Amino acid sequence: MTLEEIATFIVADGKGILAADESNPTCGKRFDSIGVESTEENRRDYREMLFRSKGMKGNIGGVILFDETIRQSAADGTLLREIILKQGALPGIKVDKGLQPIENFPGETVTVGLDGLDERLKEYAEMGAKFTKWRAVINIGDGIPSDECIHANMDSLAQYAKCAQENGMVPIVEPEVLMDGEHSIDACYDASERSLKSLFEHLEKYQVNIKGTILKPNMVTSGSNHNIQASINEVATRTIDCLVKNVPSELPGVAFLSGGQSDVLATAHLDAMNKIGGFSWKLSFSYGRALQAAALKAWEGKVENIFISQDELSHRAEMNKLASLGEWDEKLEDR
Ligand code: 5MM
Repeated sequence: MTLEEIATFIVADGKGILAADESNPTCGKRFDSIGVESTEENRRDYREMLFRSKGMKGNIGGVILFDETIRQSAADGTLLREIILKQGALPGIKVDKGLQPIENFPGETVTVGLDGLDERLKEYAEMGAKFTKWRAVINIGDGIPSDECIHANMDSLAQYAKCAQENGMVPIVEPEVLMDGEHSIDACYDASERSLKSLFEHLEKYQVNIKGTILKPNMVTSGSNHNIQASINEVATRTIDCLVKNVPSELPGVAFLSGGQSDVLATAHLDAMNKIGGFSWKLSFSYGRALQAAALKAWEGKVENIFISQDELSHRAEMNKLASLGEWDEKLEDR
């Protein structure tokens, strides 16, 4: 498959991405919430359960994996990445190495991982990964984000994207403006716009093929501690406006992160945007928490809960596919 074919496939017909690339510390936090120990075997069992869910088929076009998971086999010996392929989805891999504080810029971080990236990408390509992901984090606060922080993060994102394409894999570029804080929706719009502008300038500078790239942005929302939360319609219109002004039309897909929104709200926002329309790219999802929260809660680490847990994931995957087509309705949530 060419880069353009991979990117188009992942977001075709309302399909989206399951982000299951939690690093071990993050997975530990998720498991803590249900009282399950984060061992290699438990992480494997949990992910195997998700990937075998019926609702993967037709609703999920790609799964982002963590290094441990792309190498793991299911209890019956089948590679987890083979299970993903059998479900009609492509395996992808998170390749950044996390966040590092920026010296003299309190409260700001830069994502690292360019060292040795080419060798790591070669190994992942051999294992069958078809796409990759790199996440940059932008904080909003007093006087931040700084231009320096945005520049450093977007430069690394673009260098990573070029390297991924040179190794035959689609880069998912994720400039996440965090929801955390008391800021207004205007502040989120501003930080998102500055990040996107800078990102696409850097992608052009490194001659990244935009048609073989997927953007994973935040939605434009109020800060999670802001006193008034913007309505669904406002989030939808401000997000579309910000993307239309700053994202080239030849990009095949925009797949949002959920960023801490509740699962139904993340679906409602996506649906509202697709009902409004007026953009050229597929507008889809690449949710972690908003796809997994209900499944994780239902599972509790118990074998007898596997089917209800899989039903929860299947339901959310189906709801988000409908939202990507602008065909979701709140009534569909009553089961
Ligand atoms: C699934 O979480 C991903 C990895 O996080 P860590 O490296 O901190 O473990 C994360 O990058 C995720 O893919 C995105 O943030 C989207 O997830 P949400 O939950 O915001 O949709």
